[in-house]
Amino acid sequence: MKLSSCLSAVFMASVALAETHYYNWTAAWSNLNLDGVKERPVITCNGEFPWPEIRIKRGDRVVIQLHNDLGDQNTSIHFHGIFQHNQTSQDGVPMLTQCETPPGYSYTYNFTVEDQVGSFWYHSHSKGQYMDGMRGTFIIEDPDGYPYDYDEEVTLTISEWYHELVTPLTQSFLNRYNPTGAEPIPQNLLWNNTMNGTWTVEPDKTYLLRIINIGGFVSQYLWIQDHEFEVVAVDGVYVEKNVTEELYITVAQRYDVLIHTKNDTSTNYAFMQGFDLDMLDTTPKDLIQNATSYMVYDENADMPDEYLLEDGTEYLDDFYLVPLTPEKLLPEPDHVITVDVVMDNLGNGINYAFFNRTSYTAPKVPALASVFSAGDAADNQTIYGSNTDSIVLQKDEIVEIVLNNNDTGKHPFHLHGHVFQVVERGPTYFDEPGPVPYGTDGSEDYVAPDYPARRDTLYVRPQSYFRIRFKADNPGVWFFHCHIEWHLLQGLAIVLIEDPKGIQEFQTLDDAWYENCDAMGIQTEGNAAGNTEDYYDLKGENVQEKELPAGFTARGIVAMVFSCIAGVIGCITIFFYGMADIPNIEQRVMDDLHMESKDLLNDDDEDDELDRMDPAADSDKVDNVKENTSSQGSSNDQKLRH
Ligand SMILES: *[C@@H]1O[C@H](CO)[C@@H](O)[C@H](O)[C@H]1NC(C)=O
Ligand SMILES: *[C@@H]1O[C@H](CO)[C@@H](O)[C@H](O)[C@H]1NC(C)=O
Ligand SMILES: *[C@@H]1O[C@H](CO)[C@@H](O)[C@H](O)[C@H]1NC(C)=O
Ligand SMILES: *[C@@H]1O[C@H](CO)[C@@H](O)[C@H](O)[C@H]1NC(C)=O
Ligand SMILES: *[C@@H]1O[C@H](CO)[C@@H](O)[C@H](O)[C@H]1NC(C)=O
Ligand SMILES: *[C@@H]1O[C@H](CO)[C@@H](O)[C@H](O)[C@H]1NC(C)=O
Ligand SMILES: *[C@@H]1O[C@H](CO)[C@@H](O)[C@H](O)[C@H]1NC(C)=O
Ligand SMILES: *[C@@H]1O[C@H](CO)[C@@H](O)[C@H](O)[C@H]1NC(C)=O
Ligand SMILES: *[C@@H]1O[C@H](CO)[C@@H](O)[C@H](O)[C@H]1NC(C)=O
Ligand SMILES: *[C@@H]1O[C@H](CO)[C@@H](O)[C@H](O)[C@H]1NC(C)=O
Ligand SMILES: *[C@@H]1O[C@H](CO)[C@@H](O)[C@H](O)[C@H]1NC(C)=O
Ligand SMILES: *[C@@H]1O[C@H](CO)[C@@H](O)[C@H](O)[C@H]1NC(C)=O
Ligand SMILES: [Cu+2]
Repeated sequence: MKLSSCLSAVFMASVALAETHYYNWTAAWSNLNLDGVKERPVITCNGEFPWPEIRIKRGDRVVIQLHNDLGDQNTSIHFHGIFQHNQTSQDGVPMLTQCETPPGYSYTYNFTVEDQVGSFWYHSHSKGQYMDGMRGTFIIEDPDGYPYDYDEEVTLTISEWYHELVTPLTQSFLNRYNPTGAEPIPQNLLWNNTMNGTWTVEPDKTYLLRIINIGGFVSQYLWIQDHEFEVVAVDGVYVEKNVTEELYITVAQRYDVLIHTKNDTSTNYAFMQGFDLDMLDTTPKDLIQNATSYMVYDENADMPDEYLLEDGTEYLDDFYLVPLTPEKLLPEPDHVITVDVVMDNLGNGINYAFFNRTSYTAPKVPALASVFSAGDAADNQTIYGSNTDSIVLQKDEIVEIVLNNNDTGKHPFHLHGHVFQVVERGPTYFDEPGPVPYGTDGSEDYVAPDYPARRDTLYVRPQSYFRIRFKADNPGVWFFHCHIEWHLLQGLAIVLIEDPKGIQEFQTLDDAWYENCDAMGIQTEGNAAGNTEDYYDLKGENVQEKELPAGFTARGIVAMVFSCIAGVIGCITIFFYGMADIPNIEQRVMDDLHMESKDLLNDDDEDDELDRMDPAADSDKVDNVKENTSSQGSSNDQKLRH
């Protein structure tokens, strides 16, 4: 047999084995009580909840017909962690890789998963919508078998849960009466979409638990009374076993762990989840900080009380995880992208998030449509807009992202289309007076690991930095953003336009893709401003709010908030619903804005500033505001755990 026919026989065999998995989904609202405390509308799939697990083998095709029956919201689905090689149009990001699907319409996702295995998930990528329930797990089985032995496998999701819907929460979050950008405080932590959950186990068995944080905000600590986790994979990358008592899992991260059960079945054990309280602005008195679920050996035996870890217990630091298939540290980068994370107010008084001074603002034409319609100009990042933070990457170049966190909170960053190497992650600089950017903390002697950890979602510590590297070998339009949905809504994102010519050459957009945009009335040609004549003319593009006028100070914002509390009718509700509960609220806001009380007290022209900022400042109506006032991670009741 000739070599070529031999090869094609092998190819045929593998094609014959690949399956196509069809799903026909309708997203709609139902009233459900997930935590057993409050019923509220939740986004269901074909009337059911939770959303089904997608379970396929590597090499299989997934076809999902998604019908939007939400009535009042546009929608989309992103498949978190899936590379989407040569099919970036299936990545599900509104205004980058597709148009949203409006109510009453359907859209079909259709993609293959060629070279990935492990624990993933999918979720709406529209406006924080997945926090209302539109999310599910996505498991890709390895045709070669899992590299570690186990007897049984179980998926476990964790997330925070709000009693209010994302839309009203967003209205009060992105609001001038929340000038410090305090995120809404969740009411509970869910364990597999419920509270006080039970996991019935058999003795002397090894379980593979696929833990997936499908939340939109808080990181969680996880531990089980008298049991250990053996970590064997993170974010779809197998690792050498690492045993730990405690895990720390940010939203969007996945940990596969092995748990060996005891021989003795007389006792049940507490399966604990803890809020990362550093991420909450205030800790409401009635918040259950550590939620208890149960690992059940004997249903007739008593359920345990909550089980707390000793102070000083350390969670596993994912930086040190060693991939089972090691990949050498990539060479020195061809392209370094340095960005500073900043949270700040713009001229409308609202608190936004920035990379440098840009708060991501979606283009008028999906970036992928710009790639296809721009011809040679697709290589020039100018055409993707001045306010989208789009960066063109050359085919196969080594890219390093140096991310400096000028904020006092932690942020989990996610890169679409890749896993990256974790080259360096700086320590917490919480007690420093200001941020400590990469290269300024005297760590010149730092030696990167020879075989770095790889994952798709990585947190940066307060006022610190990280460095990640990847090879630009996946032509596509890829979002890089904070996975805290509140921060994404504030604009904490950049866009990587990877090898645009390669996209043009090897990828296409099908009719359904264009019809989806037609249904939304969105243009599918032109630059970010929708200009099809001159791709370098961005007149009319979407841009962020104007900066605060020069000379306007933070105290002006505070003054505005308090002048509002003092009198204007629409604001009185704020006082009663939220701020009234907070002791020393003025002091806390001032601390947060690095102000001294004299700044506020001596300020006699505050109304002028107010007027300059926005003549209509007092006319807005606000329905409710969260019970918190300082920005993430900067409250006084910190609990530092590392
Ligand atoms: C998908 O479900 C909808 C609503 O249940 C139905 O009308 C439609 O025919 C189904 N499509 C397919 C391809 O089965
Ligand atoms: C879980 O326990 C809490 C506290 O006892 C209770 O309020 C809640 O209803 C329970 N939830 C579920 C889903 O059982
Ligand atoms: C859905 O998209 C349409 C068209 O772009 C837009 O007018 C509308 O505001 C969007 N709806 C929501 C709830 O964002
Ligand atoms: C999915 O894509 C494949 C490959 O392009 C195509 O053959 C198939 O018809 C598509 N399926 C649907 C339902 O669109
Ligand atoms: C979590 O829920 C899924 C179904 O939604 C179930 O298959 C799985 O076994 C549950 N996990 C645990 C640990 O109970
Ligand atoms: C549990 O029981 C099995 C056989 O039933 C035995 O091989 C094993 O050593 C026991 N493990 C422990 C920790 O006692
Ligand atoms: C939650 O658990 C942590 C770790 O065990 C402990 O430090 C903290 O005090 C607990 N919180 C409460 C309210 O019990
Ligand atoms: C396990 O993790 C610890 C830090 O949490 C690290 O020091 C150690 O090198 C890791 N070992 C392996 C084999 O991953
Ligand atoms: C962001 O600002 C830094 C200086 O603070 C600069 O070095 C860097 O190039 C800027 N990044 C981008 C993407 O413009
Ligand atoms: C971030 O902080 C560093 C150190 O204080 C400062 O040099 C830099 O300008 C800040 N970046 C932005 C965009 O404000
Ligand atoms: C991109 O286009 C702008 C505007 O025409 C031009 O100034 C710039 O030099 C171009 N950049 C590259 C890399 O060609
Ligand atoms: C994309 O398709 C082209 C042409 O078939 C192929 O050469 C290339 O390797 C593919 N790229 C990826 C990342 O799979
Ligand atoms: Cu963030």
